[in-house]
Amino acid sequence: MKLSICNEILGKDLAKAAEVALKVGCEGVELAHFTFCLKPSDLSASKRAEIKEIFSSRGLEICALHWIYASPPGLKLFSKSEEKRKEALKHTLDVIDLAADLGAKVIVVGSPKQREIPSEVSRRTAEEWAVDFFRKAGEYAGDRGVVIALEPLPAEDTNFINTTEEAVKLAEKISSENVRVMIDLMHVVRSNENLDEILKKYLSWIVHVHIPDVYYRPLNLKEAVAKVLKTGYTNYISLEHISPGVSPEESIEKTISFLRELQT
Ligand SMILES: [Mn+2]
Repeated sequence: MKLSICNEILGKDLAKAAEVALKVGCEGVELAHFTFCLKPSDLSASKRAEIKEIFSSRGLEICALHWIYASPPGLKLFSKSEEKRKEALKHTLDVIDLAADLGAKVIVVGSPKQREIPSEVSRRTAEEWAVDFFRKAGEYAGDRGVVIALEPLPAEDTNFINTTEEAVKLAEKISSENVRVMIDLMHVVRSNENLDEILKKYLSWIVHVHIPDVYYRPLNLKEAVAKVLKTGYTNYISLEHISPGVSPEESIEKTISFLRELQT
């Protein structure tokens, strides 16, 4: 089992995220670039090396990048403006470059608001744009040894890719080795999806997993993670959601040690 924590749950201090991850015994950390730059193209090669070193010097991997469209402000995947769509694609390629430079194997397409299909764009058109967009991004990701993971998010958060089935169907249309799917066990519950069914039907597509902390009551975290591990899944399981009322450090410590009990 490879466990990681998402750095933004601890604020913007990368060294602190690395120290906490090390202390609780994680193998990796997942990074949100908005915590250290406005946009990836601003980062020099030396700054990238410096960031990588913060983690590698402690024996940690940077397993993935997420929140990839959160910064710079104003990114939209499905703008009517071709210029804006090109800007979003260019940004995606920049994120892929950053991931490759940091040694991260996965970039997560979450960002519910930035992937919202606006009312003036039909779903059919948006899907055609998405296939073209992610096919190009997937090809670039392949060249750089990175995989793009489409994350289903609940309908109350976004109107684009709400279920694992939708994510897989889109990925099938994109038809790129480097465009796959991930699941977030909190959103599986929020969307009333059936984890057993997801794992039975779509396991071969799943390259990354997000989890909430152990205080998220609607989910039996240990049982759900055990189901994932039972399939032979060996990629990262990354803690992303911290419940209110408990400090992030305490949530992380409790959750990671709780999950370690699964290891025999
Ligand atoms: Mn997530």
